[in-house]
Amino acid sequence: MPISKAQQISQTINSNWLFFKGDTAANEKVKWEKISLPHSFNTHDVMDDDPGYYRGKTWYKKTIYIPGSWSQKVIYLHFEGANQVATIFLNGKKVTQHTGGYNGFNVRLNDLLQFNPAGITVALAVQVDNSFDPDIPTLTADFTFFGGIYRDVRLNVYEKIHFRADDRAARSLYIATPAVTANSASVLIHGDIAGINAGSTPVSITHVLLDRDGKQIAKNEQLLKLKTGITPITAEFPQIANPKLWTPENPYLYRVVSTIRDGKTKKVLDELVNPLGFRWYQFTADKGFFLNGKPYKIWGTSRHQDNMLMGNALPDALHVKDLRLLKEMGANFLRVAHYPQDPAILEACDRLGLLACVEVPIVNTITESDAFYRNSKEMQVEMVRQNYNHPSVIMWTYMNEVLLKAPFKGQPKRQEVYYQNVVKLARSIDSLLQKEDPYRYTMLVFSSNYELFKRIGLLQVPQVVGWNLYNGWYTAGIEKFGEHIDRHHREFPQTPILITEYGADGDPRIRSLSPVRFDKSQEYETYFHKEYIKAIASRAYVSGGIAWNLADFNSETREEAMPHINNKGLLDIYRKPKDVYFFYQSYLLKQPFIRIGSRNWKLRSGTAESDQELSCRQQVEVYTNQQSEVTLSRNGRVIGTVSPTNGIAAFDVPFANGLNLLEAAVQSSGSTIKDAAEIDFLLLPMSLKSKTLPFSELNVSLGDNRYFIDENAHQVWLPEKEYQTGSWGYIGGEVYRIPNSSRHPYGSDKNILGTDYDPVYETQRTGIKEFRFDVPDGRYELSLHFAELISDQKREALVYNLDNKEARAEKQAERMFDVSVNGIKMIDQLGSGNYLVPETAYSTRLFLDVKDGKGIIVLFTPIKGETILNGIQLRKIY
Ligand code: GCB
Ligand code: CA
Repeated sequence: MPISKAQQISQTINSNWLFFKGDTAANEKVKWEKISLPHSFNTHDVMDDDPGYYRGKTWYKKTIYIPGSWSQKVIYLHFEGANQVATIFLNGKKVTQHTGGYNGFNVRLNDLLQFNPAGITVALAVQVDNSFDPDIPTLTADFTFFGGIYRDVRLNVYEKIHFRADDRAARSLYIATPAVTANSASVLIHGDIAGINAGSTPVSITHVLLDRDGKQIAKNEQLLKLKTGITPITAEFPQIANPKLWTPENPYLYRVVSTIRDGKTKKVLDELVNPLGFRWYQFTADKGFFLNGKPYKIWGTSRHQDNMLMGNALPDALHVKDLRLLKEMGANFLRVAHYPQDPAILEACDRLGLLACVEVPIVNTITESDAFYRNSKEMQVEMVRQNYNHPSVIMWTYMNEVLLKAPFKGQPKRQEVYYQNVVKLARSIDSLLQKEDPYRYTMLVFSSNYELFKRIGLLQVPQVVGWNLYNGWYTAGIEKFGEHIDRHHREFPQTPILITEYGADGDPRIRSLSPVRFDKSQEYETYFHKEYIKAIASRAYVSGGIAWNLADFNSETREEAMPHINNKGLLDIYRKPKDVYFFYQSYLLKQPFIRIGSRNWKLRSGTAESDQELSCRQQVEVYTNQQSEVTLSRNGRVIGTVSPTNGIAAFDVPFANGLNLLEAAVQSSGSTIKDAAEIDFLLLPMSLKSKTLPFSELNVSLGDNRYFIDENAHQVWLPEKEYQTGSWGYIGGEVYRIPNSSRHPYGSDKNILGTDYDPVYETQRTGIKEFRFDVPDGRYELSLHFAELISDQKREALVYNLDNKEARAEKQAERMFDVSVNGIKMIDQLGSGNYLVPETAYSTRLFLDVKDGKGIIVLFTPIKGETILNGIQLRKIY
C-alpha cells in the first residue's frame, strides 16, 4: 500500500528573527540584531577570561504569516526548546509561558488569533530568560547554561480532526512493544484524537505496520464516532510472527503509519509515521545487560549538546555528526546527559543503532520547594511523552549526582531532612516514570559517596544504579574503582549496575612521555580509559561502561588550563579525535582495525641523541584489534615488528628532523591493513653549537614534564631539564607544587589571566638560580615568562575535585628579584610590587648579542622571597 499523502504541514520558521539582549518590553527602540535560529546569546561571552556569562532577560521577535489557505486549520507554534523560561507574546499580548530549557512546547494559535481567508500577519515576540531560578532544574552543573531559542521553531498545521498535538507538546500516539521474542512480537498503540466541533463525526483510524522496504506486515482498522474534544484510541498488533530484531549492529526499523480518514469521504485528515524496532532487553544484577536474549555489554559515552562558539545552538547536522562519530567509535550506547536533547539525537540513535537513556535534568542538588518538585515532574512527563516512540531508548534516567552540592553543611539535623526530601523526590519521580512508561527501566546516577547513598536509602530507589566514578582522576588510586563497584555488588546483589561515567581530562595541546594523574596529557587520558575498560570488561555483573564524555564541552565555572572547557572528551570540542578515541575504536570495532595512536600528535620536538646521531627516539603506540605482528616503518624503512599486547604495539621511533612518514601494517586474514601518519619533528641539536644541525629556536616550560603543542605558531614547548655543558637547562630551584595538594603532580590548576598559554604559565621553577644556553655567537631574542601562582584570592575549589573540597586560602607570596643576562641587569627588582600580579601572565622579550663564544647565562638574584621562572624562549635572529 502506498503511503498516502500526509495532510499536515510542519515548517520551520528559523529565518530572519530580531534579537535583543536585555529587557526591552517597555522600549522597542533599542538596536535589534538580525539573527536566525537556532541561536544562543552566550556563545561569545563564555570565551573571555572572566568567569560567568549573561544570565538574564532577552527578546526575540519576528513577524509570522498565516496564509488564507490555513484559515480552516488548526495551527500550532512549536518550539523544540528554549533555555530556560520562554514567554510568548502575540500581537503584544502575553499568551503563555514555558519553564525548562530542554523540552519542546506548543502554543495553539486558533484560540488566540482570528484567521482570515485573506491571510494575516502576526507579531510574535518571545522573552527568553536564563536567569538562575531556585525552582527550575538544572540549578548547578558542570556545563554552561547557554540561553536562547537554541532549537528549531515550527509552525505545525493540522486539519480540525487530528492526532492530538498538545499532550505536553507531543503528538499523542504512543507505540509500545510489550512482548517481543525471536518468534513473535506484540505492538500496543494508544493515543488521543483531537476534534474541534467534531461531535459524532465518523472517522476511520488505521495503523499499518510496514517493514524496512515498505511492505505491509499488518494492519489495524477501526471506525469511530468522535466526541468533541479528545477521544482516546487504542489498537494492537497482537502477534507479529518472526519479527526482524533491532540491534545496534543491525538497527532494523519498521514504520507504523497511523491515519485518520473521514468516514464518509475517505479523505485523509491526519497521518503520522513512527519508527518501530523490535527488541527486548533486561538488566540483571549478576550477569549484566541482555539484548534480545543474549548477554550484551554496553559501551558508549555521554554527550553534551554544545559546540565551540555555538553554545547549544547547533544545526541538526552537527548533532547527527556527533552520533556518527560515536557509532564509528564502535559504541552501542548513548547516555543523553544530563537533559533531553534535540529531536535529531534520538532519531539518529534509532537509525544508526545506538541504545539510549534520557535524563531528567536534576543535577547536583535540589530545592525543597513545591515549585521545584512540580517543575521536575513536569519536565519528566514532557521528556517521556515527547520521546516515547524511539526504539533506541531503553531507560529513563533522573538525578545526576544529586548530593554533590548538598546544602546545610554543619547542620546535621537539617541536612538529614534534606536527604530524606531528596529520597522522597527520587521515589516519586521513579514511580511516576514507571507509570508513564512501564516498558522501560529507571536509573538514578550516583557519585562516589557510597556510604551516604546507602545510609539514606537512595541507592535502593531506582531499578538500575548508575555509578559516576573517577578513581585515578579526582581521587588517587585507579584500582579503587573496581573495589567500589565490587562492594556495591556484594552488599546489594539484587541491583543491576551500569557505569554511567568515568573519565580524565586530556587537553588536546598537552602531551607527555611519562604521563601522571592530573597532568591533563592525552597520554594519561588514554591510560585511564584503558584501565577502566579492563576493569569493566572483566566484571560480568557490570552492564557496561559509558565514558565521560564524547567531546570536550563548555563549562563556564571551570577555570583551568583551558578555561571554561571540560577536557574529558574523547573528541576535542571541534570533534577532532584524541588518541583515546582511536583506542576505543580498536577495542570495540569488529572489522579489522589499525591506527597509529598518537597520529594527531603531528608536531613533535626533542633533542638529538648526539651530534652524530641526528635523531630523537620517542614512543609511538599502534592500536589494532588484530592478533598478528604489527610492522612500523619510517620514511619507507622498517623500524620494527611487534606483537600487540592488549591491542597495543609500542615502538621507539627514531625521529629525524623534518617530515617523518610513519606507516603501520598488520596482517588480517590474508590481507594487509595499514595506517599512516605524517609527523613533523623539530629536532634540536645536542650541543647548541652544532654545525650539522644549527640552532634556531627553543621553547621551554619550566617546572613541567610535558610537551605543550602550539600548532598555530608551529612551536613545541619542551619539558624543562637540568643544564648540561654544551646544551641548555636550568640550574637550581625546584618544581612548583600547590601547597598541601597531593593531587597535582606539578603546577597550579588556576586560569592564568592574560594568556592562552595557561599550561606553560601554570608550571614554574621556584628558587631558580640560572638558565643557560650554550649557543653560538649571534643576535638573539630571549623571552621570559612569569606568573605569580600564589595568591590570597579565595577561590572556591571545584566541587568535582573530590579530594580537594576546601577552598584554598594562601598567603600571597612576597617576592622581588633581579634578572641579569650575561652580566647585565636586564630586569631590575621584578616582583609583587610591580609586574608580578597574581595569576596573571607577565612576559618580556629581550634582545641580546652573544659574543666571544660565551653563550647565554640568565641569572636570577633574589632580593626578597624566592625567584621564579615559568617559561623561556630563545630564538636566533642571525
Ligand atoms: C561528573 C558529572 C559531570 C562532570 C564530570 C566531570 O561526575 O556528572 O557533569 O562534568 O563529573 O568532568 O567532573
Ligand atoms: Ca611552565
